[in-house]
Amino acid sequence: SKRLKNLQICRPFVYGNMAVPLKEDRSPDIPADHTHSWTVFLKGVNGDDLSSFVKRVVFKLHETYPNSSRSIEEPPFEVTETGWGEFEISVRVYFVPEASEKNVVMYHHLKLHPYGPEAEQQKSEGATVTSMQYDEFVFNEPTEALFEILTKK
Ligand code: SLL
Repeated sequence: SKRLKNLQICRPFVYGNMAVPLKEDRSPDIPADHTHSWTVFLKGVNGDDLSSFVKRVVFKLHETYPNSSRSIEEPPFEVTETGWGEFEISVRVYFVPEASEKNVVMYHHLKLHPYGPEAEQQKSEGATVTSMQYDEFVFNEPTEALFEILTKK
């Protein structure tokens, strides 16, 4: 559809991961060398639902994972796994066809271990580690269809 000149619409989001150390009562299905459970995610801010304009999110994990490219087609856009190591995850976002927007990619370094000044204490408490970043989708001269999707209540 037609594009709206001189207009820009932004939508904020956060992406990143949470991780917790596996406990003694771990499931027997989890490989013995795995130390953490983690979730990598992309979501709206303040509970905003991104799925009106996000069609799918592809999380590309380390090749040590089976089917390392994980395509999530509906919210929550997230992948939960267990493992032992930190690595970079690419987070590729595809928009609905009405948007006529190219996909965008962000890179997130999966964090498993506490870091910073509180690290030692957090480690001893088995605390949840969170590493996330705020960003925003910027749509320049959006299609009319995307504009309607983003502005309807
Ligand atoms: C490292 N360069 O050496 C990184 C690689 C890979 C982590 C980390 C595999 C889990 C599985 C897993 O945790 N890979 O499928 O067994 O730290």
